[in-house]
Amino acid sequence: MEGVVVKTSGQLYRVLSNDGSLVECNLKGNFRLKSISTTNPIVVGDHVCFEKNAHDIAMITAIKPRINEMVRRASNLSKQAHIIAANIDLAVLVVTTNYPKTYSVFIDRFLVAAESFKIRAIIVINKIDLYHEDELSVVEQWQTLYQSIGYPCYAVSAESGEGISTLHHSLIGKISLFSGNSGVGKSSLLNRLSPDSAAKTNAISEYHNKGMHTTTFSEMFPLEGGGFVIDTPGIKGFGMTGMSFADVSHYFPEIFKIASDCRFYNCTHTHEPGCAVIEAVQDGRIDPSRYTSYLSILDEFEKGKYR
Ligand SMILES: Nc1nc2c(ncn2[C@@H]2O[C@H](COP(=O)(O)OP(=O)(O)OP(=O)(O)O)[C@@H](O)[C@H]2O)c(=O)[nH]1
Ligand SMILES: [Mg+2]
Ligand SMILES: [Zn+2]
Repeated sequence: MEGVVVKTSGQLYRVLSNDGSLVECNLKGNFRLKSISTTNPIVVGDHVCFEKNAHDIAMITAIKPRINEMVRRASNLSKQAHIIAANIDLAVLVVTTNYPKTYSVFIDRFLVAAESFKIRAIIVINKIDLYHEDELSVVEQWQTLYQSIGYPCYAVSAESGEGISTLHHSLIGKISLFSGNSGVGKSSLLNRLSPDSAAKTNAISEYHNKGMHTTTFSEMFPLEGGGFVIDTPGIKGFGMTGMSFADVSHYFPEIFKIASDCRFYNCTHTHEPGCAVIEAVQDGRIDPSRYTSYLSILDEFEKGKYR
């Protein structure tokens, strides 16, 4: 039998079988050995084969090759990769200006990662019902900046419902991964987008002493109108993996475009004479916050974090 993994929790995998039923599966012991460089061998979105053993327990026997996967470093110190999900059409980064505060460099690191895995990305700015005037002007700045680079940017409120139907439309027919800092409202948005299936997760997800529900395992839900949405646990940072120093500028589309005008073909856009990128930052064609993010990622390479 075949199906798609819709939830992983510890050693247990919930699979949506091709016949439409949900099956709790275990994993054959030898599976774990094959991918020691990742913390998790099977992830939400994986297409798998499974069969029942003599004790009527469903066992995953094979994973189909992945079209793509969204990966981050497991932790700052770790060389291990953590695969967030596989076979996704759209990476949705949920942010808020101040509830909690989302830093531009965090947004840019996520976008760089999505570019490196060739996954389209969009930004969803949530909780606009709470925003004061100065925060709304940050929303406008983010929308102008990121849309000009090619990342659609939606301002929404899971609380009031504002902007949700526009967002919903852009997700129909796709498998979308929701990611972002803890508390930005990923699960709340999914409750709005997929009320039938998601509502029950809030009830069973951990209830924190701060009075907050927090997602501890990734889970995929059907989206009304077609497609799937994947809820993931909140992340603090986005440690990049699987790219080289020279790749970084390729994953900033607006920097990459201008870099062909640099005097040296191997320009790092940090100090070189005749650098078209530095010139574009100075005259405002490249946003300084994006350039700062670029430098901060390069800086980590220099410090050897990725070796
Ligand atoms: N005012 C307001 N509050 C919101 C909105 N969306 C979510 N919240 C609140 O923000 C808090 C966190 O929401 P969650 O949906 O649990 O956030 P999350 O991103 O899933 O968090 P993790 O699972 O920890 O990663 C909850 O108290 C929600 O009620 C919104 O649009 N407006
Ligand atoms: Mg959550
Ligand atoms: Zn340059």
